[in-house]
Amino acid sequence: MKATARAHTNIALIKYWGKRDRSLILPMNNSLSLTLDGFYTETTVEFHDYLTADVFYLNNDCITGKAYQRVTSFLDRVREKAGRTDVYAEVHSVNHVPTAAGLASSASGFSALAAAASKAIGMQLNNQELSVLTRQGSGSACRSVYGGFVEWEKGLKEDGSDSHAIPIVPANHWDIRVAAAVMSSDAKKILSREGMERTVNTSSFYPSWVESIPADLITIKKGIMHKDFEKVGSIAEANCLRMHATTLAAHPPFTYWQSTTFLIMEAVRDLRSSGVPAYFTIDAGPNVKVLYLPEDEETVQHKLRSIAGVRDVIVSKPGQGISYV
Ligand code: 2P0
Repeated sequence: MKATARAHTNIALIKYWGKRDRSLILPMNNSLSLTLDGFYTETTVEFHDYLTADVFYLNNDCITGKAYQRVTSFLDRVREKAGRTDVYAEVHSVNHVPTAAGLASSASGFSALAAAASKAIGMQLNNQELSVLTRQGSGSACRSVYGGFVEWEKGLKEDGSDSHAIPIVPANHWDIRVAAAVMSSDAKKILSREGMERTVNTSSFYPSWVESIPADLITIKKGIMHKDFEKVGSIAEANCLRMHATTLAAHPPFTYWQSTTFLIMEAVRDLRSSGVPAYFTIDAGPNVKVLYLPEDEETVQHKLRSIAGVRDVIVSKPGQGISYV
């Protein structure tokens, strides 16, 4: 009863922002992401008869508290689904996601955990079923089941059985780059869960966010199919700005941006003015990810590294979905 899985993280180009069901993690809107090859989590799950509780090691540290609770609650779902509520697991997870990059390790983490745990306990799930299960650990993680460009369909059913990711095009469809500009930051974080909830409940801009999604999706999917970089980049950037606008209209208002965030956004706009197609996107944190084409690697790297406050630039290519090791 042992399995090891590897999952990559993903960056949302059309953001998941808001839940309609907190317990099942059902989103208000469809989202669309690109799985990234540079950042992944490898997780081994082994179920033992003799354990009386789950144990969870992350990068060789034994984890307790909130992070442990999230893992063990997720394993409860796996046990229930498999009809094996009598077994507990030893979980070893190694994150190859630099935490400082502000790329969600929860996406690769829950995706690898779901794949390894479901296999170790003896379930044979197809990718769609795996995506439904993964979603219940962390929403964005359901997209990491697949490689390349991926859409998470919000679904319509109350039980969440139709809320899962679907692959749009595989990683080898289009060679683009995503650079994570890493900044030094010790600002207090508003977790994405809290931020989403406050926004849904209080932001007067939230309804127009939800209304704007279908049109963005149609345009960006056309752009992806035709490898129209400017279309894809400009929609992603506008979608990101609209998501962040909702936080400014929340009560109390908040923002994930810091001064360096603005400097990077300006640098990306400068790149475009000088003829280099580059676009930014930002998640629930201050770090900025920049989309660009391989031929502009040097120019983009140089520009990003010259910004005061940027400590490192980590580049990724389109990556693969779940694999078993
Ligand atoms: C996304 N984010 O689409 C959006 C954009 C942050 C901004 O998904 O509560 O860790 O576990 O479902 O997936 C981050 O939220 O939240 C996120 P839960 P998750 O990538």
